[in-house]
Amino acid sequence: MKVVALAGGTGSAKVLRGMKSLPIDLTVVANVGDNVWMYGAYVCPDVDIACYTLSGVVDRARGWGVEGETFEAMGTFERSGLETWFRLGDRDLAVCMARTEMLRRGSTLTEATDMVRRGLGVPFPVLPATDRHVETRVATPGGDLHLQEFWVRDRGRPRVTGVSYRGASSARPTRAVADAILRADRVVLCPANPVTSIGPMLAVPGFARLLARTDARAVALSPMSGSGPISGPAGKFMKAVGRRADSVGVAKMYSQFLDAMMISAEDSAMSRRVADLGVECRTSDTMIRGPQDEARLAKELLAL
Ligand code: FO1
Repeated sequence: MKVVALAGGTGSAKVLRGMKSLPIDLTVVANVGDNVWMYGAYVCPDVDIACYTLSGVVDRARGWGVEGETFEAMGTFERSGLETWFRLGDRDLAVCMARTEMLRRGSTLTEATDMVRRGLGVPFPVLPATDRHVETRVATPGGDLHLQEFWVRDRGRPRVTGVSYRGASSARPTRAVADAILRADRVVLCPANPVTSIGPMLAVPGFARLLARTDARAVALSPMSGSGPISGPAGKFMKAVGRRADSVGVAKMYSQFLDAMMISAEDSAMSRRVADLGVECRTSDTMIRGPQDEARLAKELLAL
């Protein structure tokens, strides 16, 4: 079975890890809206979270970065007077520098990502959703922020009044992404923030059309439970863009291309409203507490 997984950050990575052990032909398409220039390097958090997770080197407690990292470079940046709120470990920094060097020599982000994932021993293609720089911008009463400024520097505290995707309108899905989606048997939307992880992909002209055009069955695992996200700031963002912060709101955002969605058993009362949107709805225990849940949910999703 050819499976394309649309992935954001740490929540998505858990499902990717569950899929890794299944006998499938997996391609990961990762969000690029969190990408940021830091300390002279191009950092692609969601691409890297997928690669570190699939190669087994991820720091499991944090869900990002490399296990057992050292932060010598950060110390030097700090002593040099740079702001150091974005903590890049030494090995993580080396990966970002390798990518930056490839880009400087004229490689596309897709090519640079392929080099990184091969170097890490990831056995599946990991594709950035687009080769262009797309940046999720968060409007707050104090001004317009990069997603990393909002989430890491300001700890997700500012009130969110809107979200935009800078650069998206002039971006296109890559040929590799288009081919993977059009040839897939399943497209899986991993549990991810619909506004800041899947939203930047859907904002790229042509991306949603690929999902609507493909013969692949499109299935999603809801990142919500009850009236909020299982983790992270998705609720705040959903409300800011005028959506319900629950599984019905997520189903509505994806309804143009989504065939089926798995929601928390505790939200079974929402099944009917999801189905009314033309999305088949199943319930399950959607909490991921460890490797057993990762594998179980990956299997259940592919059987949806
Ligand atoms: N998250 C943090 O909360 N603090 C950090 O200092 C931080 C650094 C960082 C460095 C590289 C990387 O790939 C991810 C990093 N993250 C950090 C995670 C990141 O901010 C977000 O969780 C993702 O962008 C969301 O997917």
